[in-house]
Amino acid sequence: MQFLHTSDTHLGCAQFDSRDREQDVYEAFSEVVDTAVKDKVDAVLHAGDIFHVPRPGGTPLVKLADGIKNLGDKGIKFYFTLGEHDISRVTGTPSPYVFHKLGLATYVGGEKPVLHGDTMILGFPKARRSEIDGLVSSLKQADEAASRHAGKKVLVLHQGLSEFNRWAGEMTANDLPPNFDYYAMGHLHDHGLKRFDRLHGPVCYPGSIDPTPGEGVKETKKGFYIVDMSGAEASEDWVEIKSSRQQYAFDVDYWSIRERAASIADEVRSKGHVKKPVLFLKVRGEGIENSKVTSAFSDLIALSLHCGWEAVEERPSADKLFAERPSDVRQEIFDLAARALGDQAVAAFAVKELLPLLEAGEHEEALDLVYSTFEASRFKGDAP
Ligand SMILES: [Mn+2]
Repeated sequence: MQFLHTSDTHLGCAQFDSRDREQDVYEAFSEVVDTAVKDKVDAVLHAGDIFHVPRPGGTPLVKLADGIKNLGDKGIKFYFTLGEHDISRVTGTPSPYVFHKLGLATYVGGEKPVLHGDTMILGFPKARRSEIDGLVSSLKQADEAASRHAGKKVLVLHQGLSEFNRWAGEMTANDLPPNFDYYAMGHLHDHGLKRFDRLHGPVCYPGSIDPTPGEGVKETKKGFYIVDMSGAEASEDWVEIKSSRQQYAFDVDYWSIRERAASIADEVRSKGHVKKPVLFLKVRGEGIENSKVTSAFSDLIALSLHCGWEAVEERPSADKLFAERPSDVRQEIFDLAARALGDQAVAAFAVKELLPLLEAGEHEEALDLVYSTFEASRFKGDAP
């Protein structure tokens, strides 16, 4: 069996609220589908965050339908699980489930293994931090089912592993059941592959197919995996998406802003991009004036789809401030928070649990955490 593994397609996402950026996401998704068709894979596995919001509009729904139909016309199955972006905090049926109901796609997050030929596909929807213990025990049962199955086994999960990203990690590779030939992961937006001695197959994150707002502007490559299960071991190939609009971040010294802007413009032009790139410039210096920056960047603004910039004021006393910085910043933040809130437990929640998520741009996770903490303590102390 050969399959294409994708995740975090975030259909409907529009970086900078730009229609062009929304379109980029659809083009990336079309490229994923077209590659599956061209390579004649047997199935596409989607590891969650299909849509950007739990209640997607008509366009993202139609784009998913187009993709699933194009695959279906060639006899290529579409298997999926759900990410936190697909699951509403308000209870209800997740939108992608409609395609399962119509028999056009197969949801593999139902804890019951799905068979594709002799390959067993087992998946779980995104578990929130408060649900991780339950997921880990379900994964143990999944491993028993896997060990009884003679054919190939694929696990589909939408969770962050600490070994890949210590801020966004919700569990570790030690929590994964060992008896699978391939671990089709979703959730982390940077792509990555790791092998662990105790796990039978590779753990693979294809990453998002196009930069989402939480990723910031940086130079990055997006893609997906083509996986061949016909040999003794899974062999995987990460394939870069070619239609991606490039994004660049540059540092600029304010005192030489015009020269620097001209050299950046030359550099960007020399790449000959079909799609105007996205730029982000960090301007460092003293007494930075908006009008001077805007005028220095006029060429860059013209040759890019979006040109964002941020001023970083460097005062003469910066060295001194730096020297006086407390040695343990996080402890200092915690002490200040505890003093301001008058509560050590609330301060610990804010600094040790919430802040790392916000620093990692995990806004949905942060909201989940706040909401689940609120729900858990809603009636505490108020009970009659
Ligand atoms: Mn995602």
